[in-house]
Amino acid sequence: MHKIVLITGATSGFGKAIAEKFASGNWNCIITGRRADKLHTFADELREKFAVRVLSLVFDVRHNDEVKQNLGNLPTEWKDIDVLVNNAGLALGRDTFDKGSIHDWDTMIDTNVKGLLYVTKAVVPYMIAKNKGHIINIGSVAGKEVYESGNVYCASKFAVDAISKSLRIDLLPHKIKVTALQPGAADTEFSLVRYKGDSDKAKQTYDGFTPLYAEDIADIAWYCVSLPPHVCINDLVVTCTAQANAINFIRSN
Ligand code: NDP
Ligand code: 8X3
Repeated sequence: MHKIVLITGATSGFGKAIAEKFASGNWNCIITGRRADKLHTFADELREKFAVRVLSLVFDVRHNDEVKQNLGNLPTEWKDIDVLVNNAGLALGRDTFDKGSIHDWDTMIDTNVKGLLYVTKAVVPYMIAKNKGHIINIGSVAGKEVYESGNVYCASKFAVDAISKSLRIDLLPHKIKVTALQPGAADTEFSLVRYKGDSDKAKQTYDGFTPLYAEDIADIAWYCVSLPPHVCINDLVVTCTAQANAINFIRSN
């Protein structure tokens, strides 16, 4: 029988690569995002390429009514979720605190923290019902150490780290694994979003070193899920070899 993975934010970057990886392993996929065209086109590609079943749900994780409407009462054949990947998220701006935009702060906190909570709250009952499941929360090295002008983005990822630890305790009686997967710099649409469409600035982020790629994170998520039932990776920090932590990089130019 096919297993089921639910991945938020599957229209680009990590989420898209994770969906491809699981589909290639014969898993049926529930994929979500706001950009409907991209999401549905990607769903068709997965169906065609891997002959798996795909449910594509367009909603904004910031709105709990939309989350509940889409995930609260899934069709019976989709309720048996084995793995939830809480991936949807973003950074907006790279400003010192005094120059930061309250609108950007609200968006990051609403997406990275509250959105993750809403989705998890909607999905956990399916896992509790079968006393089994695995939640992978995509945190960040920014949730381990703060860096200059990272302020609210870092805070949102520290929250993901704390929520992951706390979920692991509270879900222990239900045999639900919780993994915090915490990547360093990775070349996705992340910087384009952070710098609000400034592609030069986005590109500069990865100048002079080889960053992580989305496929690296997909391989790691797959590994975490492939371990035997008695083994759980709780906290996994991964960077490219040019990065030691959220602050220290070696750039060759
Ligand atoms: P991308 O920008 O490529 O992907 C982000 C995904 O999140 C998109 O699919 C986007 O879909 C979705 N998303 C964003 N906001 C919302 C929302 N309000 N509701 C629903 N979906 C949303 O970036 P990454 O793949 O890099 O980012 C994925 C996660 O990884 C994020 O949580 C990010 O913080 C984290 N991360 C990224 C790192 C990096 O360097 N790239 C390093 C460490 C962590 P859509 O726009 O269609 O809604
Ligand atoms: C994304 C990585 O270093 O830009 O979480 O914060 S970083």
